[in-house]
Amino acid sequence: MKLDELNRLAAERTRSMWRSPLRGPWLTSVLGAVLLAGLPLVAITGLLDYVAYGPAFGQAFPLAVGPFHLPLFDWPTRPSWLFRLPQGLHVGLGLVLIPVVLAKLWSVVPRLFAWPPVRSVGHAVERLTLVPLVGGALFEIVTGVLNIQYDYVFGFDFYTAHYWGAWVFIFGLLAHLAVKLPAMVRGLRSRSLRAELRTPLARTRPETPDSPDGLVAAAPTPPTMSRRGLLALIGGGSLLVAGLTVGQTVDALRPLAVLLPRGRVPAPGDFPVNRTAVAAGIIRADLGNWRLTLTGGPSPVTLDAALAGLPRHTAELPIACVEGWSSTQTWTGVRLADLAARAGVAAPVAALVRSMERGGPFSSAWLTADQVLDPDALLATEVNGAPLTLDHGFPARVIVPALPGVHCTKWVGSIEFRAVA
Ligand SMILES: Nc1nc2c(c(=O)[nH]1)N[C@H]1C(S)=C(S)[C@@H](COP(=O)(O)O)O[C@H]1N2
Ligand SMILES: [Mo]
Repeated sequence: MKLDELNRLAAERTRSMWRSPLRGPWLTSVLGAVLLAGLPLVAITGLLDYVAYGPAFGQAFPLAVGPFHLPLFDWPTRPSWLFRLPQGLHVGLGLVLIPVVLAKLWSVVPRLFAWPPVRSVGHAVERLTLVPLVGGALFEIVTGVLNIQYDYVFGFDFYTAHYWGAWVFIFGLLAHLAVKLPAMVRGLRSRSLRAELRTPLARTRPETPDSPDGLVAAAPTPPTMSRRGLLALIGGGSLLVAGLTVGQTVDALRPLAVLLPRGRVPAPGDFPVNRTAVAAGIIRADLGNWRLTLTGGPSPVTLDAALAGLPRHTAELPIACVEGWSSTQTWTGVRLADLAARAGVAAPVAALVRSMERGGPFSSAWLTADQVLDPDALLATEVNGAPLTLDHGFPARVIVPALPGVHCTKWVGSIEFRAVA
């Protein structure tokens, strides 16, 4: 077949395949601008979550990230919602933007079939940047959504994959911006948003044809929806997702969070349990003779359930899980600082909290000096005025302001205080 003939057939195919009268640079630019405002926030909050995990202790995954390691700093304990905020934004905004991402991909899909596939070096570079951009975004969405559904169907470590996926996406986004930002600005200026919002279906016309392999259909069908109708549909999709998600963060709206994996709130008024005692192999009958062991001082100290009559302290603190939910409760227990003093460690620089749970990623967690010494950092034995339930960590669990939920170790058996780094 001659090249001319091939080109003619390709043009014909594009003409007949992509006929929506709504596609065009303006629509794509509007969706792009929304994503440009939102996606960097999702990426940054995700990276902050990584820092909050305490990579300095080898607690954040992946460990060896070479030049991609972030400036490491001790995650502060104040304000107490400091982890809850980025965690909630990362998951919430990430979910809410999914309809916009899908709409943006729909708006540019004819480009995927552009003919000839490569027109120039610049065009080739532009198309190549789409691989990390689109591939990275879709990979992060799919792994992120599966993670908050506790659905580890993939055969790799979620944290490692999601972390590297984020950098691939960030690289793709920066490259795409470098190439496309001027086109986005031009697209936004090509029509007035206000005018568009006043245009009903009857007056909806295709955008001005763009070239060479433009977004505007060469042979558009008559519109079945106005441009403002399409924007409302996408916005409505995002609002729906937002409505189904806020209950993961706002206690009073928890029943709305039907996307939350079922059975996560053990009883009405309770808060989610991430892993039950049964799943962790903890049996109440074994806890009758519970002892807390404190090490790191001159000699190990063992306390019984009375915890040596140390002063009890109450604090209202959130617990926030990277797997999507958070909740504020009123906790009562003894201060970790008092336990350190009791162990004979006057100025702890770190502490290793061990659960009675054997093995697994949750069986121990390192805390920084700040996290041990904060006056609200507790070994809690009660929540909301009642003893902890077995699923929430009976007989004692850690709760520290702004500490990621995963490090609020349940069923604590021992704490090792470090006096020197
Ligand atoms: N020993 C132990 N502690 C644990 C866990 C666990 O599985 N085992 N889960 C952690 C996670 S991931 C979170 S978010 C919180 C949740 O506490 P909750 O189940 O009481 O809500 O406990 C943390 N402490
Ligand atoms: Mo968690």
